[in-house]
Amino acid sequence: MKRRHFVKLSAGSVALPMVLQNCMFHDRDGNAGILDTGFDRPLPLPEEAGASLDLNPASQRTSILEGKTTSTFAYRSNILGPTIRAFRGEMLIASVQNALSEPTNVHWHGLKVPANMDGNPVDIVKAGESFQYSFPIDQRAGTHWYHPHPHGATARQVHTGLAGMLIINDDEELALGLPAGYFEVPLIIQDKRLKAGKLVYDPSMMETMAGYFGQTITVNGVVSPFHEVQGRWYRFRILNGSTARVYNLALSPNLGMKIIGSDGGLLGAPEDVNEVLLGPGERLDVLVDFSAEPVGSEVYLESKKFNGGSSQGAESFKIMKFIIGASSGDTFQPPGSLSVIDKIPENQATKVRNFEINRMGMMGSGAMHTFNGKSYKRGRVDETVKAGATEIWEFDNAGDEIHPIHIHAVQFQILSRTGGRNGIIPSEKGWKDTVLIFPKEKVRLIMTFPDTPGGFVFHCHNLEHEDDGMMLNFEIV
Ligand SMILES: [Cu+2]
Repeated sequence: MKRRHFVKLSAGSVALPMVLQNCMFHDRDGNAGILDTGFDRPLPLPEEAGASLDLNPASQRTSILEGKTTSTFAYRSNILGPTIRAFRGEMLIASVQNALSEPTNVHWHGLKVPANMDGNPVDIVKAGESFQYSFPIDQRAGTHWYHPHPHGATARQVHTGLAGMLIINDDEELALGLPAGYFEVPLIIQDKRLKAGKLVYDPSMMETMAGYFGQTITVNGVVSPFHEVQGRWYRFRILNGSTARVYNLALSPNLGMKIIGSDGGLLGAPEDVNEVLLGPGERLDVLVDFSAEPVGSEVYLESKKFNGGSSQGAESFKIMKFIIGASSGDTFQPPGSLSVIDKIPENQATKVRNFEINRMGMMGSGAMHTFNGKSYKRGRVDETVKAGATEIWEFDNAGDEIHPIHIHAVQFQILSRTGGRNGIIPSEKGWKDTVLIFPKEKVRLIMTFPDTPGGFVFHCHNLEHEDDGMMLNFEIV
């Protein structure tokens, strides 16, 4: 039986004119707040694929909401793509046959790959054409993902279903004996906008400014699923594959989690948290202990309210449900240390670059989303970086929106965050490729660029902002 109710926005929680609030938070059916569909569908687990595989982006049909079917895009199956699992040292060989009626490509988010394999917006696979991505996997274990990157269409293609997880394993991680197999669960969290059960992607100008928020939260392509777990430790690899929505993840009631990894792989040591922010494009690797929960009880993965500027964090809502089964007699104990994160010394940096994230311009007065006043232009080189150089990049957000900034080709370390939340959160203590920059925050990143020349992009991973031009080119020379 289907149950649906509306979680109302708390009055006065957002300091915006009511007209603007209505534009941002009501979908075209007039729904405000997140739809709760009863948590009565089982969590689907994407099929797994090895390092050599076929991906065929194509139009499909599936049921996101029970009893309704909708058009989707998928790399395989009906929505999303397989979870690719590769071991460090393997070649990743992905043959992409574009069966869509529009151009697409594949960006390997988090992976260090040659420029011509990175899914740059200029490297497009046209409708009906094919391309073979091929590159060695030469980086530490981590949770990554892949998605399209055709400029102006990225958000719609991701929202319509093109995304998948990509896991790199290595000897260091294997030696930790972390929960695996049935006890290692990928969770791809995405908000979707549905109208009469059909996916719609039609952002208004207001939604291009703030982000396109869906009122239906899916995990692995299904609305508010449930998952039966045993009373033991689990490992969850969590990806925020939403176009704009930031989640403040928590387990209720009263169950914390141990963060063991983020974008670029394992942290130095586990970090105990009760809640953690996860922005679009970011990943989390967490351990959760269900062993103290009564058999038959329910635990919810939720997003809690947070202070997220003018358009995010105003409501709390449930994402999925775990139903606790019998204890399995598991003897796993989380390791006290996980890896070694060698800090890049600041004095190794040979250049500091500053990027001002501009306040959105008034409508009709030019670009709304820019770095240093510039928006994306195909073929223009905006920054030139010496091969192998270590640099500090500073992003200063004077505006009212959250921007998750993603830099291709590198994993970086976060040196500092000043203003706003003033500090680095536990999940940011390791290697990162995407960083949340809240209103009034300035974040300093340090990174060492690849030794090989080539053109890459960096951009906001609020995909509405990105498609609106919040992306620049950098050339490694
Ligand atoms: Cu942005």
